Amino acid sequence: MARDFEELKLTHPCFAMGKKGTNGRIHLPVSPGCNIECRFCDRQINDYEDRPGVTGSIIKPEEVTDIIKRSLDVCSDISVVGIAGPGDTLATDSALKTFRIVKENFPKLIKCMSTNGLLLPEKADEIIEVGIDSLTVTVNAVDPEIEVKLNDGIHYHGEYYSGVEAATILIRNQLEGIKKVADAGITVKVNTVLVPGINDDHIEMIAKTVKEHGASIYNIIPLIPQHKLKDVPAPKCAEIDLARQKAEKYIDVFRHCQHCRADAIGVPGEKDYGDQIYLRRISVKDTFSHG
Ligand code: CLF
Ligand code: SF4
Repeated sequence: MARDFEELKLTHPCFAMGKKGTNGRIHLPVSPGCNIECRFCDRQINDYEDRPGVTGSIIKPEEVTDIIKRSLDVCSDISVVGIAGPGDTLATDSALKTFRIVKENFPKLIKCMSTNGLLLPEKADEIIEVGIDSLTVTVNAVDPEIEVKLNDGIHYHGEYYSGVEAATILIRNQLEGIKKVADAGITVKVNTVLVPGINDDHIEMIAKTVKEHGASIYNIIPLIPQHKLKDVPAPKCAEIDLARQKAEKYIDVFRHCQHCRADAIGVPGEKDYGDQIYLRRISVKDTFSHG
C-alpha cells in the first residue's frame, strides 16, 4: 500500500508543507529518452549545470543497489528514491525496472516517480503494482490552445503528432492518468512550469482541474529560459507568489522546490553528494527531463 499524503508530509522533502523539510532524496538517472517536445527543454547530459533533469550520465538499473548503499553511507537523511529523468520515466522501461529493485532491496525507502504523463493511463496499473508512493506529473496547461505554445509534438504509439492534436492527446492522458493513480491511493503532485505570457493567467484553471482529478499538491516551477523559449523572461518572485496564491485557492502548494538535477543526492537545497557518488559526470549532449 502506498504511503498516504499525511505520512509523506513528514517523510518526503517535496511534500513538506510549511517550512522546508529535512529529509533527503537520491535521484537515479536511469531514464534516457523522452517522448514529447517541450519548447523550453534543451535536453543534454552534462556536469556543469544545476537545473531540473540535467544529469551527468545515465546509469543502469543493475547499478542502483550499490549507488543507494553508498549514498545512505554519506547521507543518512535520505528517505526517498526518486526518478526524474533525464528523459521521461515512462518512455522506456528502465524506471519501473529500477523501482522493482529498490522495492526488493530497500523496502523502507519511499519510491517517487516523475513523468510528463503521456503514457500514464496505460502504465498506471504497473505503477500501482510496483508500489510507487508518490507520483509527480508535469502539467503545463489544461487547454490545448495554451499547451501548443509550450510543446511542439509527441511520439505516441509509433506515430508523431504535432500542434493542437498533440496537445489534446497529452492533456487527456495526463488527466486520465492522474485520476487512475490517485484513485488507487497514490499521492499525486503536479508540477507546472510557469511561463510568463503563456500560462501565467491559466494557473487557476490548471490547479482546479488537477485537484478535481485527484492531485493532492501543486508545485509551480519558474521557467528557466532556454531552447525555443530562451527569449521569454523568467518569472519574477512577485509573479511566482501571485501564481501560488491563485493555485492555493484550490490545492495545497509546495513552496520549497530546488530545481533538482536528475542525479541530485542529499537534502534538497543543502549539500549535494552527486559528485561523490556519480563518478561519471560527462558532458555529452543527449536527453534531459523535469524534476
Ligand atoms: Fe525527486 Fe521530484 Fe520526487 Fe522530489 S525532486 S522526483 S518529487 S524526490 Fe522536489 Fe527537486 Fe523540486 Fe522535484 S525539490 S525539483 S519537487
Ligand atoms: Fe521531455 Fe521533460 Fe524535456 Fe519535456 S521537459 S521534453 S517531458 S524531458
